[in-house]
Amino acid sequence: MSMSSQREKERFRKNLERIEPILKKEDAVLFPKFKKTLIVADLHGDLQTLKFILKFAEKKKVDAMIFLGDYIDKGSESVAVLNLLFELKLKDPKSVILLRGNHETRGLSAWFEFSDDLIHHPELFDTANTVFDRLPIAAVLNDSIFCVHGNIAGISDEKLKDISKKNPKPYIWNDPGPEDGIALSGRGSGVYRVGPDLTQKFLKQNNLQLVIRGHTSHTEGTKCWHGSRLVSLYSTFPYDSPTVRAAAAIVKEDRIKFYYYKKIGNGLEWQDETMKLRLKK
Ligand SMILES: [Mn+2]
Repeated sequence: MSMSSQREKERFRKNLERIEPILKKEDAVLFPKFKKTLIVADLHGDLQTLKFILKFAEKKKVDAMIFLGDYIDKGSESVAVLNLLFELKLKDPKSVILLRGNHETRGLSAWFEFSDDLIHHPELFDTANTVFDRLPIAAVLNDSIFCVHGNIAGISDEKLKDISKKNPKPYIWNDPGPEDGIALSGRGSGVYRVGPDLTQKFLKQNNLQLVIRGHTSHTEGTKCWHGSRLVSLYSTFPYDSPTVRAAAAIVKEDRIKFYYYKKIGNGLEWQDETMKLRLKK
């Protein structure tokens, strides 16, 4: 277990204080319109990958970034990852969107690396969780892409305006599933896999084209579900299999391109292969 330095923690204290009022003002669902947007899924304390992606974002001249949550735990640098993300957002609050993941909750964050790191700073841990409560739940990019950590809720007549910061559970915990309807996910009580029929229905009802979500680690960086109406994205490396590839996406007009990278020695390396999707009008 690696601990953040005293200096890093002091920086964290200041960032939490400054970011709280900004997040508080944000709605549960944001409706940003950007020209060229980077989308990043789970980072889990992986500062190296975050820096690697940010360098790429600069090279690609993106004008906005959406992060899909799960910034903490698993990796050893949760505090440093949050510091970097908060400082990015403080610099440009409108074009950096930080969504909430299921690890950014009091219930889960008490059990893993993030709380270990702050074990001697209970007040800092508490303030962090108050800030996590303020994080928005979803972003609808360019009126067409539903960005979220977990998935849609899979309830009947599901509308964007019903999503609230007070009841984020389905949106930060659910997964997609292969069968129509909903099924228990195995992640715990009240957590579901949502099937293709409900994805189609949700998109149609809310006049959207695609769901992009994180939450599930997998070996390929991306996985397409439900006739490519839902893409599961993972941007760090599962610790039991660091040899797999991870991915981040760039959205430009109606085109989405997924870029892949791998761990090579102590560094990271972009792969030649990409995956392209085009939004239907
Ligand atoms: Mn998650």
